[in-house]
Parts: sequence; C-alpha cells; structure tokens
Amino acid sequence: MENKKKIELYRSMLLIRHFEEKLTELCRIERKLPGMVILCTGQEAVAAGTCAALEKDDVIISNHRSHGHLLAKGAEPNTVMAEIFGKKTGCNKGKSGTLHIAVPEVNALCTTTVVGGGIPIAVGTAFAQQYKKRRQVTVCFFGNGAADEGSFHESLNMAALWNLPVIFVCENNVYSGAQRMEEHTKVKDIAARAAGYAMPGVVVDGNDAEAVFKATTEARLRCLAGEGPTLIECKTYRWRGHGEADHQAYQPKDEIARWMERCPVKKIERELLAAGAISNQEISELEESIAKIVEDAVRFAEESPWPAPLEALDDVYV
Ligand SMILES: Cc1ncc(C[n+]2csc(CCOP(=O)(O)OP(=O)(O)O)c2C)c(N)n1
Repeated sequence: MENKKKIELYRSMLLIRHFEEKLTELCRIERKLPGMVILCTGQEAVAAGTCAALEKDDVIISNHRSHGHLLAKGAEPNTVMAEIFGKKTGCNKGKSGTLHIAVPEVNALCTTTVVGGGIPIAVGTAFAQQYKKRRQVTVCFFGNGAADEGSFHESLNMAALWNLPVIFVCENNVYSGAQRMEEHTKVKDIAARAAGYAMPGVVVDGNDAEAVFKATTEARLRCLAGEGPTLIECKTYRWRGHGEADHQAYQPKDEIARWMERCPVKKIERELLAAGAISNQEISELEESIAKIVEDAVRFAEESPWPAPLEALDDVYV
C-alpha cells in the first residue's frame, strides 16, 4: 500500500478515536448527551479500512455502533456531533440522536439499531444499484450477534442468488451485549457461513486497517465484475461496554488489556514510523489538528439551538 493511502487510513482512525474519546468524556457529564451512547473504540480499523476502499457513490448501511462508519465515509464531524447532542443543526435535524443517523450526502443511507435489520436493507440497495446498472456497491456493517439472526441468512442467500453488488462486513468484537460469541453460536468463524450460500467468506485481522482495506478492495472488484457478494469477517474487540452506561463486569480485565496492546491506531502508527513515512513531529501535528476538529464539533453542537417541538411533525411522510 502506498504511504499516502496508509496515512489516510491512520488519519481516519485517529479522527474516530478522538471523536469517541470525547463522547466518553461527555457521557460522564450528567444530561449532556441524550439517550444511549454506543462506541466503536478499538474497532476503528474496520470502519477506516472498509470505507477507504469505497468510492463516494458507494452506499453504506450501518448499525448501532455507527460513528466510525459515518466518519470514515466522510460525514461532517460538526453535524454528526450536533446530531448526537440532539440539536437542530444535526445531520438529521436532531431527530435521530446518536442511534439512527443517516448522512445521505455521503451515501450513508441508514443506521438501524434493529440487530440484523440493516442486512436486508443492504440487499435492497444493492438490488437497486444492479437494476439501475450503476457501478456502485453497498457495504453493510453488522456485529457477530447479528449473524445469528434469520435476516442475515435470508439476505445472504438472496444476495448470492442474484449476484448482488453487496459486501457484508461482520465486525466480530467477541461480544453481543453481555454475551460472548460462544454463548450464542457454535461456529468459530462467521465467515465460514458464506460457503452455505456459495459466496466467498474471508477472515481478516480487524485491527489491521490495511488488511481490511485489501479484503474490501477485492470484494468490491468482484461486485463490479458481476460476481456477486462477499462476506468479510473482521476479528476485533470492543474496548468499551455495549453502551457507555455499561460497567463491563462480564469482560475480563486481562482480556481488555491484551486487546488494548493490539491497538489498531498504534499498530498503523508504528508501521508508518518504521517505514519513515511519518515523523513523530508530524504525528503530534496531526493529533493536534484532529483534536481541534473534535473541539470545534463539540462547540458547534453546544452552541446550536434545540429543534422546536413542532418540528417533530416535519419530514413525516404519512
Ligand atoms: C432484533 C433485536 N434484538 C435485540 C436487540 C437488543 N440489542 C441491541 S444491540 C445488541 C447486541 C448486538 O450485538 P452484535 O450484533 O454482536 O453487535 P455489537 O453490539 O457487538 O457491535 C442487542 C441484543 C435489538 N436492538 N434488536
């Protein structure tokens, strides 16, 4: 991979990390953020690696752990932050809050918190892309828990049958809520399920952004060649609880520590330093500029007005 592209990946991951660390801080202030805040800290390489392999017109469908996906696809930090605050200037006018954000400007069409609910929607958008003969693909992000839902199996079957241009990206972060994967399925690799639907299934190190980028690039080319979908399983780990109110009593401390040693952001940073592609000075400057983007986003959100109560009736279709 070219150093320029690798630095892009690093920057994308740093933005997600800083953005979400700020959310962790804000969650400690009572009543600052409405609703449940669900973070992808530790999983940044999946969002960054996948989205770096996509074009702007490609579609992503996200789940409850969405901030990384949206930022990596190019969503504006200011309007995403304002949306998380529930403000009128948010990308969904304060009506979605953190859990249901859509950013149509970057083709992040839908975030659904119905576990497994995004997978058939992605099959639908991929069908539209194929039907309209667009050179575009759809990526669907979902967790390992979602891969045990009926919607996952039905969707993979249909997508394979119709050779749809869809890439199923399973972020296997070991847990689903408070349950470990082995408590709800006997399979070791979710990717093995792809064989049941006659599509390629790939396991990648989900803490290696470059590996995720390569797997997505190959899957995208297969989609564009009319060869249909791919299931990519990214093995990673959730550093935080299911949501920020979760005290993680069920996650062994030494397990968290082991995975933190495998930090995806530090990994790419070490590689860039070793290759002489970036200096410590440049890293500090990059961190500073990203910290400023996040501070500006928080200021923008804090200074923005609340939506008026009657605006709840705008944009309602029926
Ligand atoms: C259909 C449905 N069942 C249950 C829930 C409650 N719920 C929300 S997130 C979650 C865990 C999802 O785990 P996983 O798919 O592995 O994603 P992760 O949270 O690990 O990223 C559950 C059970 C829900 N939102 N929707």
